[in-house]
Amino acid sequence: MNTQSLIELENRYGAHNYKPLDVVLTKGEGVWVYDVEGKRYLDCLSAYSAVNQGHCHPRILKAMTDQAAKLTLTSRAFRNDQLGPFYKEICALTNSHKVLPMNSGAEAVETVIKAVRKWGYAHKKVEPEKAEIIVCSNNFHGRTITIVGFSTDEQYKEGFGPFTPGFKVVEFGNAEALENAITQNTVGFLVEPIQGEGGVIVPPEGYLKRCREICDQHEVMLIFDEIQTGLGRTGKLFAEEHDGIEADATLVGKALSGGFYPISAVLSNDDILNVFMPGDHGSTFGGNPLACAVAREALKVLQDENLIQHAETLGNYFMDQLRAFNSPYVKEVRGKGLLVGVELTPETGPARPFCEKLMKAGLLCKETHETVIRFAPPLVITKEQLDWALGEIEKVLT
Ligand code: IF1
Repeated sequence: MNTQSLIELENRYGAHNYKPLDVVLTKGEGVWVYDVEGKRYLDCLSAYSAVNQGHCHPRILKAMTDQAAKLTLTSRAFRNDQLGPFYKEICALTNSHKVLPMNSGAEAVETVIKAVRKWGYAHKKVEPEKAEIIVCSNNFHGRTITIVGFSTDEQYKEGFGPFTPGFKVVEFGNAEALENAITQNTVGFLVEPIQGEGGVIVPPEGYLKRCREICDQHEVMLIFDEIQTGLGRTGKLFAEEHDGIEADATLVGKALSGGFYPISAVLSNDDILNVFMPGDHGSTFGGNPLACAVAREALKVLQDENLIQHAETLGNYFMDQLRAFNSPYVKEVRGKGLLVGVELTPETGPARPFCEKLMKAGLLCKETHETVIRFAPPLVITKEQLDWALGEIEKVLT
C-alpha cells in the first residue's frame, strides 16, 4: 500500500488525536528510517528519545527475540528469572536502592505520586487526605487524568475534568517560588530537569541544586522525571548529573528499551519505594521477563557503545554549528547533549513548515510549542551523519 492509501486508512478508522507529518515509515536501522515508497530519512526525533540506541539495534533485537522464544509474561503472581538481574543491574548503574517497573512513562509518574503520598502519610505524618505535590508550569509528564490535571497547557485539560486534587503549580526555574509554596503537607516536588515538550527549556544555572537544598530543608521528596532527559540523551546518564545532585526518586521510560517495548520504572531511595505493601500497586505487564531482558540489553548497549559521552561531544558540536549559521529566523539554540531546541523568532512564524521542508530534504524532526524545532537524533549518530544533517538544516534555515 502506498502513503496516501495508508493515511486514508488511519484517518478513516483511527481517533484523530495526532497530526503527524505525512510520512509512513516501514523500516528503521540505526539513525535511518525508510518510508513505504522507499525514501530514506535521518531520524532527528528518535521517537521522542525512546530510540537513543538507534532503530532496531541488533543486540537489543537479539535479546528480545531470544527472550520472546523462551518466556514473555508470567504476571507478578509468580516470579521470573529476568526480574532480579534487571533490578540489580539498573540499581547499580543508576546508584538507586530500589526499583519498581511499569510500562509507560505516565504509569511511572502515577506510581511515584502514589509512593510519595504514602511516604508523606507514613513518615512525615501528613494529615490524612492532605498530601500535596508541587509541580512546575509548562510541565509535561504524560496524559492520564491525574497528570493532565496539573498541566498548565489548557488543551491538555479542556473537556477532561474533573481532575485529581493535591497538586500545586509553581514557576519552572524559580527556586524561590518552590520554597514559598511548600507547606507542612508538601510531600514531593516533581520536575523535569530540562523541559522537553515545554520547548527544550534548560533552567537557570544552579536552579536544580537550589531545589535539592530546599527539598532537604523541608523534608520534601525531590522527584526528577528523566523519562525524556535520562539514559544518555543530554550527555550524562541522567540530566541531574549536570548539577552534581541526586533526586530522591527518578523516573525512566522511553530509551529504557531502546524503543523495542514499552518499559518504564521508578528508581528511588529505600524510603520511598519501601512504602508499598503487597496489593498496593501493580500491573499485568510491569516487570515481565521480555521487558526485563530487553531493558538489560538496552542499558548495556548505552554503556558498551559509550553513547553517553558521545552524546555530550556531538551535542556540543551540533549546537555550536547551529549557532554559527547565524540564521535570521533563529532566536535561540539551546539544549544539552543531543536534546536540542531551535527557537524561531516570533516574526518567522510556526516551526511546522520548517519541519516539512526538512522532511522533503530527508530529515525527520518535530516542532514543539509552535515555534521550536526539536532535534534529538539517536545517540549512535556519527559525526559524518550529523554533518550531512547540518548541511540540510543550514539550507532550510538560511
Ligand atoms: C505523546 C510530548 C515528548 C515525557 C516526560 C512523561 C512522559 C513523557 C518528560 C509520558 C512523554 C511523549 C508523549 C508522546 C510524545 C512525547 C512528548 F511531545 F508529548 F511531550 F517527548 F516531548 N514524562 N512524552 O516527555 O510518557 O506515557 O508517553 O510513555 O504524548 O504523543 P509516556
